[in-house]
Amino acid sequence: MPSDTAPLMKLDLPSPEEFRKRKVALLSGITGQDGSYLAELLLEKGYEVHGIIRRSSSFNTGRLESLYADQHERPNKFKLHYGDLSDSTNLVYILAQVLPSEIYNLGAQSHVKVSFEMSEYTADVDGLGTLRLLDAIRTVGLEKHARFYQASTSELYGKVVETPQSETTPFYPRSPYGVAKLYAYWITVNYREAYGMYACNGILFNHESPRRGRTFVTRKISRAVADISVGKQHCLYLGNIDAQRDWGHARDYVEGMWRMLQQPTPDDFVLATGETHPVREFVEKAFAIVGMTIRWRNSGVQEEGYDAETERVVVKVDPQYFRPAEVDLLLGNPAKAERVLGWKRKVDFDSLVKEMVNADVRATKSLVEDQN
Ligand code: NDP
Ligand code: GDR
Repeated sequence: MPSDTAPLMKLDLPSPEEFRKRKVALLSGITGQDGSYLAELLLEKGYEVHGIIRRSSSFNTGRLESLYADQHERPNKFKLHYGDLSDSTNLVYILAQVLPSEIYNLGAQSHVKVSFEMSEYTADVDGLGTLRLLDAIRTVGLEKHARFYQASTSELYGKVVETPQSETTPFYPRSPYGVAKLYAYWITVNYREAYGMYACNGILFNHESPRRGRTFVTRKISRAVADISVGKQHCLYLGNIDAQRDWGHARDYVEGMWRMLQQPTPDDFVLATGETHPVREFVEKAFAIVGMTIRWRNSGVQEEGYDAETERVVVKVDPQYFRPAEVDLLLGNPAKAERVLGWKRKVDFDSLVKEMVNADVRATKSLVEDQN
């Protein structure tokens, strides 16, 4: 390696093979949907799990509730560190302290619509944040020891060039989020090729769960259905209900992330279900679970959905949720992951909708009971 690219720190490390046996994982984005499922999976597999959390004035570890106590009771198994992908020094410090054998970069400003409003911040955290983490790995001299997972996304495909979309489909991102993630994708490939790092891109299609953030469309729908079913909300306002997505379950997808880091050589993989559904179908199936049949009509201004039995309007299209540029259709081809990783999604679309709606119905009902 030329001297100007050599690590700054010279740690006395065992061989990469010996080092990997320690099974120490570091996750950025551990407080998010995927981070919480992945942390649980890795702990089950006997890993010591470290997570980077952001300082917040409000509680941001809700998804880690069951693991949070472990931080105190089993400090040698699960530990949280304050940090941020915008802070290089802090990343170097955490890496030098933790010496992880696997690093999962899940941290991101992950909301596509918000990325149009916070484009520079999104580029900084989602794009440059990935570079900072990769450089921090090199700075502490872990580039031949640690394996790196980058949370890449089907948003890289953006405008439809071909379907189904696979590892060889050309990228055409349609949002500041997609463009930032494009940089992160290529810098991961570049560091793999330039420095021989074990670095992988998981190109993941949408994956959801009862832990999905409340402003993403599936969870927004499941919560609204629950609230409307008990009379706590009257109407659900949505944007483009004709957008089509390939939706899977987050628990299945974090298993695929782990599998990518267990291969003899690093590579990039699509994780998807191979099915696509429009948002309006998610709406119909979600309301059906609480016994409501949705019919659609055009109100003259925008489309609306009403309950076939009562004729009450419960869904309205509101242009404030439209995006300046939309990704109309995502449909992934997971053949490579199935063949090489032995990965396959377990949860199908109907089961996903049911699990999400039922979880929100239970939560809403217990809240209503508590208030009475
Ligand atoms: P979430 O939005 O649920 O979680 C994002 C995580 O990133 C949170 O822990 C958040 O912290 C953290 N984060 C945000 N900004 C920063 C920052 N500046 N520094 C460090 N951490 C930060 O996302 P998901 O769990 O759904 O997704 C995980 C990753 O996978 C993301 O990178 C996302 O872009 C990507 N992805 C997701 C897909 C999906 O369908 N879910 C599909 C493809 C890719 P906090 O809790 O404090 O906000
Ligand atoms: P997406 O997810 O943009 O695909 O990104 P989101 O659930 O936000 O949108 C999916 C589709 O639904 C349409 N839509 C709405 N979306 C939201 N959020 N709110 C609405 O009211 C609404 N109405 C219609 C959207 O226009 C869109 O077409 C997610 C994120 O997790 C990314 O981080 C990840 O990379 C991709 O999935 C794969």
